[in-house]
Amino acid sequence: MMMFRLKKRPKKSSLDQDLTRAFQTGVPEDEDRIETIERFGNRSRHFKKNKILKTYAARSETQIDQLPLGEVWQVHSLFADVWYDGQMYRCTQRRTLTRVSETQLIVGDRVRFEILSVRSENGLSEGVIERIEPRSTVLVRADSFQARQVHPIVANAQQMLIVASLHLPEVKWGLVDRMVIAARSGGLHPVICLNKIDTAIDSEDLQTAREVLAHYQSLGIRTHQTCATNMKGVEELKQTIRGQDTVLAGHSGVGKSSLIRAVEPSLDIRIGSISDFHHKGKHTTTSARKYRLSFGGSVIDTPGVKLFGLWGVTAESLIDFFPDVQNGTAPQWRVESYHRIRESL
Ligand SMILES: Nc1nc2c(ncn2[C@@H]2O[C@H](COP(=O)(O)OP(=O)(O)OP(=O)(O)O)[C@@H](O)[C@H]2O)c(=O)[nH]1
Ligand SMILES: [Mg+2]
Repeated sequence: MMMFRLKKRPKKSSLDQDLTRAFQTGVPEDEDRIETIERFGNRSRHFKKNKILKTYAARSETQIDQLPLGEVWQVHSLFADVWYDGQMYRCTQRRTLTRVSETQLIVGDRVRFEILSVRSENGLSEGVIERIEPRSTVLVRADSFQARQVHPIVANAQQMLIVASLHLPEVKWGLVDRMVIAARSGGLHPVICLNKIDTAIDSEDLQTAREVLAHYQSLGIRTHQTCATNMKGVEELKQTIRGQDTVLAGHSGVGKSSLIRAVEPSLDIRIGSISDFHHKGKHTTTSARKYRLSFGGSVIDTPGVKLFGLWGVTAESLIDFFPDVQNGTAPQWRVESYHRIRESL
């Protein structure tokens, strides 16, 4: 289909038109593309791929290291928003790149990209991504508990803020355990925030939850107790996310947006994620999005992602995430949680 489109395109077009087409097709208009199509014709896929790899290697040796190093803040189907030096760039990916990279571009990826001297229709400067740098952490999405296929969604975040509410909806520690494993298996530090502590039925109710949190702390996990509506514990939470790239996790209604608004009143994640979508490219390939915090760091929201995947965790290796079960110090709920997760692997 691509070849057909290329043969039919007019011989000459202005730079502006070329870029428009690039955004429509998701392919930057340049010699790579033409070379790929014209030279290969109907030759074997294998040969074609090798040739692309060669072209890519030649580029990477000569120029790519010198290019600006930006960070992907949102991935749309046809382009990505890349943050660099205090400015956002609307970038396409070089066609060869999409074939060479093992995985697709995701939020948080650090990329070498070329800045073009044109602006997109919404006023952002444009660019072309040449290379995705190695990832330090990767958070993956799972479509179900038994998901075999991994879908990476966030790269290079340092921590995951797992938000649960004491009641409304009631906390399920087994699900918190699962999110802790998802974070750790992707290389992120889990942080547990128990919100809506104002909904405690009585002091015993709250005490029971505090004992659970104390157990997580004994496992080296930082915990918070908050009430987003009366700001209790919010300042402490702010200190934890300051200067970090934090992925938000937790079920609907637990108060993630409320907490973020409490620490950063000017940021409305729900509204923010909608307001930027009135132009083309509204079909996002992942719904993850990064937001800058005025006091340093960022939060990454992943609306619609119900479950994070347990990357590389097997029934055998699961015990590594349950040292308390292994050494016999785990309370009953942790032992049950371990067995439930094990059965799902
Ligand atoms: N009582 C009480 N209510 C809260 C607290 N935090 C949030 N809420 C309420 O809980 C509801 C859900 O809060 P949100 O912040 O929208 O929850 P969310 O986790 O962002 O939900 P999704 O965006 O659907 O994933 C809202 O009505 C909030 O006002 C709290 O600490 N105490
Ligand atoms: Mg929300």
